[in-house]
Amino acid sequence: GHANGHANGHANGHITQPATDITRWRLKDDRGRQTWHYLQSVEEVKQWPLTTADKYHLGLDTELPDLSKPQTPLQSADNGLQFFSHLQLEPGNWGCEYGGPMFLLPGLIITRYVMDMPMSQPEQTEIVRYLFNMQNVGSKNGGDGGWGLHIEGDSSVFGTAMNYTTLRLLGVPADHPRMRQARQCLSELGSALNGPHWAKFWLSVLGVTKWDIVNPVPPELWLLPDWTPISPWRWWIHMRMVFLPMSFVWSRQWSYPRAESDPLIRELRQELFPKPYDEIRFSSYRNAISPADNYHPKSWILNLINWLLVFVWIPFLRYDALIKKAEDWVWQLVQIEDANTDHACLAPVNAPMNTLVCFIQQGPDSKAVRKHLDRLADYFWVSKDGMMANGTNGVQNWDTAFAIQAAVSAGIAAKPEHRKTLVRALEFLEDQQILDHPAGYENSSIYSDPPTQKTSPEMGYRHARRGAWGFSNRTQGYTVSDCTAEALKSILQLQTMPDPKNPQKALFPRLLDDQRLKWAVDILLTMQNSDGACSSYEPTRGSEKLELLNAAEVFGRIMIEYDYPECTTACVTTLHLFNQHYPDYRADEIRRFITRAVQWIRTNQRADGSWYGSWGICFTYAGMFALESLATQGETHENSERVRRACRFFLDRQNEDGGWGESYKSCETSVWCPHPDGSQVVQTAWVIIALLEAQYPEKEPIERAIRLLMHRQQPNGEWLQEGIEGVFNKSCMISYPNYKFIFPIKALGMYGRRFGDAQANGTR
Ligand code: LAN
Repeated sequence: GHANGHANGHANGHITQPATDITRWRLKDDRGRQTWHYLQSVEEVKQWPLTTADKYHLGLDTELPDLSKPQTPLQSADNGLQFFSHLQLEPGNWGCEYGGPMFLLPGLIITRYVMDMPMSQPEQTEIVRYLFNMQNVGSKNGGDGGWGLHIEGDSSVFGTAMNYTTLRLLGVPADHPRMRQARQCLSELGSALNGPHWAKFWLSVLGVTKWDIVNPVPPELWLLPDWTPISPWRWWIHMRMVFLPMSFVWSRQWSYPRAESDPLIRELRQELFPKPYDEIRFSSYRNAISPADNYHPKSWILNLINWLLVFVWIPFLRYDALIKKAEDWVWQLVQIEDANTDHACLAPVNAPMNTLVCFIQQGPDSKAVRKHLDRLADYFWVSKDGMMANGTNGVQNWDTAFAIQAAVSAGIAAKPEHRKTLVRALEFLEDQQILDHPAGYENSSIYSDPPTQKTSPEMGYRHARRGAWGFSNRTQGYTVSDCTAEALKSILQLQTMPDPKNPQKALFPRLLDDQRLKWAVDILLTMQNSDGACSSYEPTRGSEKLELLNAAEVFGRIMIEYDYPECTTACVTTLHLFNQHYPDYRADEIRRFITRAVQWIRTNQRADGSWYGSWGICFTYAGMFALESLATQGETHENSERVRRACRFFLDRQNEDGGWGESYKSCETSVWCPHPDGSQVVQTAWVIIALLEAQYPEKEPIERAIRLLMHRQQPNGEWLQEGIEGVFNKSCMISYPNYKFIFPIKALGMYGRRFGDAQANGTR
């Protein structure tokens, strides 16, 4: 297809012309399944009007009214929630663009290209616009014409080679001025031959590089017995679920069948390399990688293993029967993943790869490929910048749970004007709890009720899930420790809230009965590691030494589940709350869990008083959680040296304007790095919450921070987007746009409740 007439090649801001008619895009939210649709006719436009949320996300004027100017923090919180309520979607959840990573669209578009199943014309046009908007041009990230690993990152081969290729596949001509700039940048970075493993994989699938350039991804690893220390079931779920389909495709050395005759592929072979394709010995670039991409250099042991695989195993030892056995087992595991997620898959990296495996195995007309194609739509999002790939199929459960908690912590949840919003949010979470077991669990030898940490091959090595919540929706269906905890916490908060007028009566409907709450607790009790901490999707199953086999190069700490203060705290605070309302249910286990978890939080504190955060940026994020954990034990500024040190860490870094701002570089370097743009609303809110949890005694520094939040609030109650908020794998940033509503509302309300709601308007 051709994205005609995209983008002004010299624009240095947002490229909006010519694009699609942006007013024709609609977000559909079907019980938490979010997809974007481009309306074709005036008739359709009439029948399906733009909602306020559509307008907001598309960058159109929401026309929401100015609210009365808040004089106090609580009024400010109230206005914030009022604005945020307008963005609530039909089924009761919140949504948002969840971009940041710049390596997701390429996998999705390459997959569709090699299957000869392009996206619709309006979608292609908007993807082109998005990619041009994220290009590092003008004042953006050095302006060298490339793309980085993520939207705020410096240009890398991964970002530049992959997004350049994607634009070409979407019909952008090579002589477009922006494309010339990109090629220039790529050649300065050392060409596509210097890309990381995943870039080489995708370009080989496309037929632009030869498979010789890809380090081995042997499916045979899946035949290792489960007891070996390197068996893939022990890896972090995202790595093993990417490794799985990737190993199948690698084993087949499958490439786009029409590569040789497709003129576009032949052009790409000219454009991406410094010398003619036929003269390149691809095998000699297997380990080539540009410094801009090499966040986690391959270990000597991985290099040795790759050498043995390439020069001994593959030519002399790898035999057909073994290959077939490995591929068969991998194929079976792919099908288990597809069945458990209704073909949505874990995330937008393994989703297109599983699609490709189904295409290779069953052909273009198979049911599996059709299901996959339909599901891939859940990963796309249209924003003011164009169409992007989200990091997951949405943020539904996570943001909705936090929205409830913000209102509750702010003390405004019982107000009649917020009731409708909160009831709908509660209804949404009720609908999204996972109520079934993973396929194969009930009939497996390790089945038990309540569940344990055990897993088995028949269930695709998954963790128990009945009673859990995932990050996005029930369809995706993966237990996450803190998503389960935060959802359960928010439900408990609402369902146990007494009616202020009649304290015998509950204010909110009781949508989850005791059994379902207990199932959730059962899941939380399986999430603890032997050292007391919690990880993300599963307890840690392997040794940290597995990091020696990290082959992705662009990410750090990806091979196993690690201990996270964020996830640990979510479980601690939720179990603590549950225990207060249900003192009889598994009380000893809960007490033991909490004691050991909080002890881990204590030992995880760094000498300077901080905690390193893995999912938000960075020390400001983790410090908030850690202090919340300690608060459940009554450990505060008054009685704890540890808490005092944590407060000092923050106060030493408060900006002149009263706020806090931390750069994403903190995540990469594990050292505090101030944000180049100064104070950030989200991080300021995080630190306010941290100091309030710590019961920091002085009002003055917190009040200054509160003033900053109020000062930055717009007349209609909203806050504007600032720097990126989230992170994964140390090096890749990801957006959490709703945090700018959730955490200021929570911070303002908590402050008002603690220090009294005196006048503190935003003027300085
Ligand atoms: C997420 C998003 C949510 C996040 C929190 C719940 C915030 C966290 O506390 C636990 C981990 C979790 C669930 C998480 C894990 C990794 C994800 C899924 C992501 C950061 C969103 C995107 C990322 C995923 C790995 C992106 C695909 C990239 C690969 C390298 C496979």
